[in-house]
Amino acid sequence: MNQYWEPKYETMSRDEMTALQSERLVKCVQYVYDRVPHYRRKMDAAGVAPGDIRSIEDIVKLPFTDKFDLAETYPYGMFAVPMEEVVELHASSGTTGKQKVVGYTRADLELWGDSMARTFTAGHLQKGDIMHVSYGYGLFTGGLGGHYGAQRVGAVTVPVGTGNTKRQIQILRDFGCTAICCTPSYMIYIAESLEQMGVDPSEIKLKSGFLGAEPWTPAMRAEIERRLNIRTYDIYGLTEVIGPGVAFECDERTGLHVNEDHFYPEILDPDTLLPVPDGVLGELAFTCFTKECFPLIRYRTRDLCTISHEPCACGRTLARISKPVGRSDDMLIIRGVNVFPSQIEAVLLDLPETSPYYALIVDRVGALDTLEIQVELAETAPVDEVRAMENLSKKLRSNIESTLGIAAQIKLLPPHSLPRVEGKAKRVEDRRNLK
Ligand code: DLL
Repeated sequence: MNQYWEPKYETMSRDEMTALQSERLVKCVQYVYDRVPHYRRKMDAAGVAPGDIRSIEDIVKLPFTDKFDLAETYPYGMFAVPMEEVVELHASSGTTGKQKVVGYTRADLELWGDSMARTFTAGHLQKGDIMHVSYGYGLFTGGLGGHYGAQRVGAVTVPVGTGNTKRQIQILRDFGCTAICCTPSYMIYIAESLEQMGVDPSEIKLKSGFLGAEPWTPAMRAEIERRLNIRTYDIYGLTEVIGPGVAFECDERTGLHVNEDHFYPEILDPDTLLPVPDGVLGELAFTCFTKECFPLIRYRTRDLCTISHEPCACGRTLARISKPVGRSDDMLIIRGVNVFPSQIEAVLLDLPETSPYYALIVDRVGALDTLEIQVELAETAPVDEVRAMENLSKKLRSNIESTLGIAAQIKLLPPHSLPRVEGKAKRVEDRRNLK
């Protein structure tokens, strides 16, 4: 049975949604123009006045915002309310060297809780469930975002945070946790640790996992679901927009529903920054209409995905974005070819002999880019059979070449040789000096 947290918004007709978005955009533009000097300056420079924005279609007249605006106004310059109204801060590290600092009023925290409650309700979390929150608590939004959402739904919330995997497993088992939220890479590590500790997955009551904060492939999902016997839901978000709770998956698994009554998505051609049609890959930008402290206008996420506005079989009409394939700034360009780590992951997980632990080392020898893929062997791989290992390397090399169109060196590593992470996985080391 389908359940919704806020059916009015999750299932409203496209016409109603457009009308709501138009009304909210008009209000929001006036709000930021009056309260945030940085937005006022940018709009003045672009020759756009709040009165020019009459409906959601006019959004294309507004200038974009990006991480450089946040760096320029660091730490509080984009806040639209006085500090007396701010009740919480979060931050994430950016590539500009300065943290991206965001603030929440009490109403913003309510909105966050509801956005996460929609996410969890789509994955059937309810009263009586016990939610093990294993995202980091702190400035990272994962821990508290999961926490507020689980409490909103009325589930028992276990604020575990990261670290000490053995203890985490003991908690999972002894507390009878029925749901978990963490990164997909940590989930697979938990599965591996369960096996090492000799705990049978049947001793654990977990039914569902709400996994996100980093790209993960369908193959990784299949591996997690098989090893832990749980159902997983992909959850997407970013600090600047609110944290987790921006978009979530339902049982249909045909994309992630965007909470577009609050966070308006646009998909843009990364070169022209003009909107692309539904189904075409582009860069995702968000406008946050309803946040009091940290409203956002056309913020460029750098995440790449497609969008669909077709209603979903689950009954939700909220637009769906595809699983983000990666970020334009994480994309590797190797010998002129665009490569996303997730494409390599898909190839590696296609073979039973390799594990989901891998590292990509990109270097430059003379004028030539090189790619080395280090991958751990699965426990069951015939490590001692030289011929079998040679064949495996060959097969991987050829699969990578036919998928990516570039050659790579393959280095097979013994099980458990790469470092494990509790948060987001770091799999790429680019040794080229491209600056
Ligand atoms: O990762 C918020 C979050 C916490 C989302 C817990 C989901 C669960 P940031 O640290 O600001 O915020 O990183 C945001 O992570 O722009 C994407 O590139 C990536 N990302 C987040 N969720 C997904 C996902 C949190 N489900 C950046 N799939 C985003 C792919 C994701 N990438």
